[in-house]
Amino acid sequence: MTQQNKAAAGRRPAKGGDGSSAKQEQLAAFTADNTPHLTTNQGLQIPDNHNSLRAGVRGPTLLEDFILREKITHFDHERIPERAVHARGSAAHGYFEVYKSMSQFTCAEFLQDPAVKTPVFVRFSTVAGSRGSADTVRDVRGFAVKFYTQQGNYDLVGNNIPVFFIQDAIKFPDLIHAVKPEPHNEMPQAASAHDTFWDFASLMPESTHMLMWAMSDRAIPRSLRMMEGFGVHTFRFINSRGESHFVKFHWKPKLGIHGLAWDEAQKIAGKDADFHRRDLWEAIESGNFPEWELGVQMVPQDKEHAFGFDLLDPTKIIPEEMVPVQRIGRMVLNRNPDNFFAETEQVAFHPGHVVPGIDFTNDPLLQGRLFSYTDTQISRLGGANFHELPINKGVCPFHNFQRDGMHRQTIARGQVAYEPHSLIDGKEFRIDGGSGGFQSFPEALEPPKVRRRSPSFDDHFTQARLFFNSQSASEKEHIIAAFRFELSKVEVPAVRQRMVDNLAHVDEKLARRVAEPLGINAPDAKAAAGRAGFREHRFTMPIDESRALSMLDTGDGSIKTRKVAILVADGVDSASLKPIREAIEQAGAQCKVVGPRLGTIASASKRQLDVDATFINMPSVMFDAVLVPAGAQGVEAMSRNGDAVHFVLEAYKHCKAICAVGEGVQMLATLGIGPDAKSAPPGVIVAATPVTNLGDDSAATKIANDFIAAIAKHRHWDRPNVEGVPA
Ligand code: HDD
Repeated sequence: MTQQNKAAAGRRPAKGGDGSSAKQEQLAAFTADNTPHLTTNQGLQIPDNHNSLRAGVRGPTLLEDFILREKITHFDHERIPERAVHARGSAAHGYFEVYKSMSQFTCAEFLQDPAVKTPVFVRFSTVAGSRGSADTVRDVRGFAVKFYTQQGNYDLVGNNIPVFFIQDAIKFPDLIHAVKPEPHNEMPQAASAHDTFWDFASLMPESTHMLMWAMSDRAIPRSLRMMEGFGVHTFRFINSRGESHFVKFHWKPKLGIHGLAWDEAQKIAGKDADFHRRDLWEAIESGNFPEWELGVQMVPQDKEHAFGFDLLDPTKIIPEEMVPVQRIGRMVLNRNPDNFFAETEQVAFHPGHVVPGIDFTNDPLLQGRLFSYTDTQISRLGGANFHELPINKGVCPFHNFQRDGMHRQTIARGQVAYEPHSLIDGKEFRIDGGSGGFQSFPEALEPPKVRRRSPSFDDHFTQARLFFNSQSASEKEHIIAAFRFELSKVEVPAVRQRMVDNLAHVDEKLARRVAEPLGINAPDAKAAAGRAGFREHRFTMPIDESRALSMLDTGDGSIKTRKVAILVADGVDSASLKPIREAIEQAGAQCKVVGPRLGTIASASKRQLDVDATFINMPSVMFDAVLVPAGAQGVEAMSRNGDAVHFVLEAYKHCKAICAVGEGVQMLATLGIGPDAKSAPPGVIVAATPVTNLGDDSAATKIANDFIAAIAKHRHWDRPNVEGVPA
């Protein structure tokens, strides 16, 4: 590891969470002599930060008050334009390390030495919503990684979905205008369920594959820590001999890929709009550092046309069964930003920030992006010097003759600001066609110049079908339900019809099921086939299903950082909770005692139990699982409390793991969600007799282990009749 890398990787150690050093730093920043005082931006000590300068104690404020004016002026300019897309984001610092040298494929220095930790800054985002919108809306998530390498910054600006809605960047403004709130009334915020989006999507059959992903639970992630990331486009690796491999990038989350229930996602949007942001922040503060492995699919240059579909088409994946994903390194996020604005808001990503050894392809979506991102940063960050902001600054030396501009920070010295030159030390200096540094792959181009799409981009349905076929039964149901919900919000019937006509080309049954409750005709595949943008070209895939496209059974099977609510009320049997709580905490889950009020409640044995949260301020949608205790009096109190009853029913409806002991089992039975004579519903663990001791009591150990296994499954989507649950 080089000295510079070490310094950068350890710029600040992950902090334990009390933030006290940050507080001291903050104080020291404005008190040179350790007496607390404030200064103006010029360093002048401010005598009074509560009163403006007036003509008499009850008189008018004087224009002369430069201290007031400086403060208010600065405040007036606090906001910068939010990102046109991906405005709402959350970010973290961390590092990346490669497992073994990738020199056979790429000369990128950060992919050579397993001993090197390359610092990274990662920003996750939603796409459509404004900066203040809710985290859990149905949307694509941005997954942008900035690697601070010794060869310059490398940005992998991807999403949590491996394909895109459109094939050519010229359609991006149209796509975004269609999905953003409608221009006449600025509604709806952060939602795709409205007419303009589906009007556009239904007229652009190339969006069909991406729509399938966007209607899946991938678009309502349980946590930013539990989603995959993808570079989307096909890029190139170039090795030191100048040889090219096509490459697709993947981020594989250690915790697996998990989604929320749609009803839950909508409720969380109101109950805690910062749900994902908070989850990421708290995980890092508590030392549960999120981790992903970097995977690559590599295709030799001469196999470019071996697939039937076009590698340059961003609406296509390379199924993992056709080209396996090789896991080449891992990324750990271990430090929260110090300042949201300075880091998360001002970070400037750009797919064109590459390093030697990584190059572009002619994907027409990528080519357009290469222009857009610099342009947007200039407007958003107020000029051409955004690279000088601390969060955007490279960790390697940089030097050129670009000068001046708004907010310039570098003080460039000397007479010479041009090249070639000879005035620095009398020697002639010229940079001209050297062999070092970044080299573009010398790809032969095919004339003529045309404004036309390659016919190899024409099949819009085969991979959409592959995606649908690869889903489990419950995932398929969620996709159908999502299409139904979204299209039910579309007021123009013709748009709904057009969309299901398109879907008939993916799967007849899917289209029929989606159409059923929408008050339109049965899907008509032929009607879709005649429309503009629709082409009949079909390629065959050698596989009908790809296991990697399903979210089922992913992750390391642990319950680390899973949130469990322990429900209490006066009179619960606290001894019945203890062994199970101990076991699940030991396994890494985080428990909160949730009761009717804050403070304490008295258990059946008159012990005082601290309550962390109430049924109302932390409702069931904030948790992954629920533990219902024993204790006749306590359970009766909960059964009479509508919020407690709702808590349990809602957790059941959202298919979460529920464990009940003693009288708690009776509560489930009364609510109609308990076990019958033969078995308990999936994910419901019951012990009719309270268990009090883990170590030597095998019954307690079994209950705890069953509960842990049920939480580890994430959700029990196969739970029957959840639609009938009133929550
Ligand atoms: Fe983009 C931001 C990802 C297509 C134009 N994009 C942005 C961000 C991500 C992506 C993750 C947020 C970065 C951050 O956190 O600051 N964008 C993608 C992916 C695409 C894609 C995966 C397709 C494969 N984007 C795309 C196209 C264009 C843009 C085709 C324009 C031609 N994207 C932008 C932008 C943004 C942006 C307007 C807004 C803020 C920013 O760049 O910095 O330039």
